[in-house]
Amino acid sequence: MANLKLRFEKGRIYTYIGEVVVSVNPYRAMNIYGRDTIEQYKGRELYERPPHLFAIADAAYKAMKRRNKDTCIVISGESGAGKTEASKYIMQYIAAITNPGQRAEVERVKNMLLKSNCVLEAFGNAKTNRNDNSSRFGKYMDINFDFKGDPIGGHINNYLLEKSRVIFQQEGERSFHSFYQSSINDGADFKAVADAMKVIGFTPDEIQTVYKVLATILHLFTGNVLVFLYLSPCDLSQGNLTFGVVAVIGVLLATKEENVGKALLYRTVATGRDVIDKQHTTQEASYGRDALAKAMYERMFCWIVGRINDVIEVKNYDAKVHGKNTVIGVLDIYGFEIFQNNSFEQFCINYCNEKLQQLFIQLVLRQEQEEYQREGIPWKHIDYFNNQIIVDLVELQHKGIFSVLDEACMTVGKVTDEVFLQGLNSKLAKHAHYTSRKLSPTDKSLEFDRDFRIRHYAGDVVYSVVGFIDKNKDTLFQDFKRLLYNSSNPVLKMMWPEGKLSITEVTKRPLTAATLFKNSMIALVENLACKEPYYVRCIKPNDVKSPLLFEYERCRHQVEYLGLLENVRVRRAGFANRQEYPRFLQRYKMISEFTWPNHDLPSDKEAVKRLVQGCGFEHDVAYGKTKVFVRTPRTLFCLEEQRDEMVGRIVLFLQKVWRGTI
Ligand code: AOV
Ligand code: MG
Repeated sequence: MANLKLRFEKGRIYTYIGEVVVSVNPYRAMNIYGRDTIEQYKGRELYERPPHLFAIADAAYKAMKRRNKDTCIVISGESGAGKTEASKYIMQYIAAITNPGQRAEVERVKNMLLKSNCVLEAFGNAKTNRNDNSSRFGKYMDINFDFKGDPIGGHINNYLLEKSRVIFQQEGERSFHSFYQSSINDGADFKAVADAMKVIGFTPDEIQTVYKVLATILHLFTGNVLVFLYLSPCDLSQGNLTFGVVAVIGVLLATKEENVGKALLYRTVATGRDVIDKQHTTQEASYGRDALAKAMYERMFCWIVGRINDVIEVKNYDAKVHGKNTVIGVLDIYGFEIFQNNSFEQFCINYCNEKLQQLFIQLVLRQEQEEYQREGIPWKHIDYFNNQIIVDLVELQHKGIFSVLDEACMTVGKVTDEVFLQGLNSKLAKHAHYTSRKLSPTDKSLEFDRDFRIRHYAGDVVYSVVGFIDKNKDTLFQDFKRLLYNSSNPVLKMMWPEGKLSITEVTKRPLTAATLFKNSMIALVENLACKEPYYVRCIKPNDVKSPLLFEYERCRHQVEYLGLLENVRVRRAGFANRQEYPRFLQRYKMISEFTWPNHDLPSDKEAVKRLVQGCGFEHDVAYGKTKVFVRTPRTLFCLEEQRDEMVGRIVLFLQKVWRGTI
């Protein structure tokens, strides 16, 4: 903690724990991402330069290139800690150090990958009370490389967008940025997004359709006409702005006014052989309208991701000719969050963070353990809090919260959120990380029939069950799907292929939102686990976005729950640095007469032993099968200093030789 604080105050926002970078959000523009800094890190080993994101990006890149390994960079930390910014700098770094040959196709791919961020942020990020540019979706991006180590494509996986934001925002928050990029403040952003979409290859029709969907959603709620400014005049020539909202939506969606009206007010139901139109109650109609707005936005978002994937996916790669195509994955998800009111979305987001914490525990400890084993170095187990118990609480079959929720949703007849809460109370009464008012009646911070509390790895969160059932079922009346499928706008139609089904065609019950999310998280973790991971752990120094404040208690809490103490302990019980013998020799051979300029010992390992003995560092070093392990960084610094001195002397010597003075 003292170290992090001191470094933060000196503007050094990155610190290492072994190969993990801890990053403290500086909340100010830092002059540490430019071309000159990139040059300093390019191709260097981790410890040769001060801690930096670039060093981790380079390490992941080198591992991928030298050893043909798929690697991934997992960025974690709570909301506003700096994950998304970090992911962008990492991508910029990778783009900057690759393609020395300036191949046009590679340049194209790099440009697309970088531009995609801007588009995805416009549609998937929003201002929350924790972060002005908060990611409201999870993002995992694979970057594919060819045998030369140049990026030749990529793929984006997106995870559960917080679409409820389209219809409701907590006080002080906003909907997605895309809805505002037409007003003065967001004007510049709008231009950037429009430009990026063009570069990526969205057609004018596609871009228009996107604005039409946004406009439709605004009309569904507010009658906001600002967005019209960005529609081409011909769309509006059919009428002036006085005609009704439903007619306007009809124009926007390229469908008949009466069809829009009907879909909003009626539902087609099949009763036996008959098909009838059943009028909605007011409640059903407003539920339907909300569901329509959310679904249109989500569909459009997924479609945008799909379009980006179309243009960045690897094409014409023949592994037989070009060798293995390797991957670096970059994960940037929504961070752990606690709001005034926490609902289904926060529950999913926080579960996602539990999963990643679990992965961190497994991989950081496992990797370390395996390495010592492989190299024949003795290893003593270090204890840590294992959050698997919380992961299980959420995802376990039959007993977990998602299962209880799904069960409640399957129940025929009227199910309420309270019924779901009762289910939780009866199944989880004894769970150490779950409680509710019924189970602890004196706890006034929990409301009866509404709240439950989870003790997460990162803190306690009270969730309100209100809306869980609806959000999990995520029903959208078929009528809307047919309405959109039958639009004469081909782009819109494409987003709604299932609208093709007629009312009588049997449709299977779709998987619930919780199950879909759980499955996608399990797949994500499996994918990450089979790659060589690199970690960035982001810390948020204060809640007021101040570049000066290092709130000690706040940071201490994060250091604790991120497991950084255990991380340090593992490193300390282990070794700060390890290098393969030839590599170690190459770097330090000039400091020993036995190894400079070449050694005549039977192996590099013997030569390293001799070098270390000569320097008097034996007590701080262990010899593995292929690597030398150095316990403390101080030893490494000493070696570096001696090396610098010798390199200086050698240069001086060579200069003299050259000038003929020797
Ligand atoms: P997050 O991704 O971790 O939150 P961001 O990456 O969006 O957080 O960072 C939040 C804000 O902190 C940014 O908008 C910047 O103002 C500032 N910031 C972060 N990193 C840096 C940096 N390296 N240099 C300068 N400013 C920075 V969330 O998406 O909410 O979990 O869901
Ligand atoms: Mg983010």
